[in-house]
Amino acid sequence: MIDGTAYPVSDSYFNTLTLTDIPLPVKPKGVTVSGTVTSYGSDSDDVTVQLIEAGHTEPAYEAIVSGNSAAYSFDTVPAGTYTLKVMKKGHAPWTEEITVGDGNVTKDVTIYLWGDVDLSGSVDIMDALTLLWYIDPSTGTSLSDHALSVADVDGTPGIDIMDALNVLWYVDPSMGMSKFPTE
Ligand SMILES: [Ca+2]
Repeated sequence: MIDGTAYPVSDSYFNTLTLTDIPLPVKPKGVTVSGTVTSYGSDSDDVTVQLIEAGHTEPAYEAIVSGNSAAYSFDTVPAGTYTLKVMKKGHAPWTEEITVGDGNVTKDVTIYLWGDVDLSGSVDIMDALTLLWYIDPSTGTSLSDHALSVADVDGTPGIDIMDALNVLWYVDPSMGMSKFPTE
């Protein structure tokens, strides 16, 4: 017991050994990784935030938060490289690599609705047009990584005319389409 009491130690170099306030080596506790996830659609659907350590598939950390502006926080994250993965119903999952070192990490993320190719926060005819322009090389339209992540809505690999058609059908109320094939 280390409580400041003097204990007699026989046959020792010291006649008496007093243990008090001795700093013990402590394993590093890691840092905090936190931020805010901005999303669209329902304000009450779960937002799942995961930290997946490099080389692993199962998340080392997971937080389920809610709200279209949802704060998350992971404590005592050891240094390393992680994939931050954010998921919410109706939204394309978003992943990005983060490096955790000695200091706390703040990482804000915005995720977008499937089909919201112009990243406006809603899916409408402009998204279908943007996709049509992107598919047509003569328009010189490029899409950001975020836009590309929400563009492949038809459930088959590649971004093509079927994705644009799916967005057109989705925004047409008469089609009665409540979600995209990829969801
Ligand atoms: Ca849009």
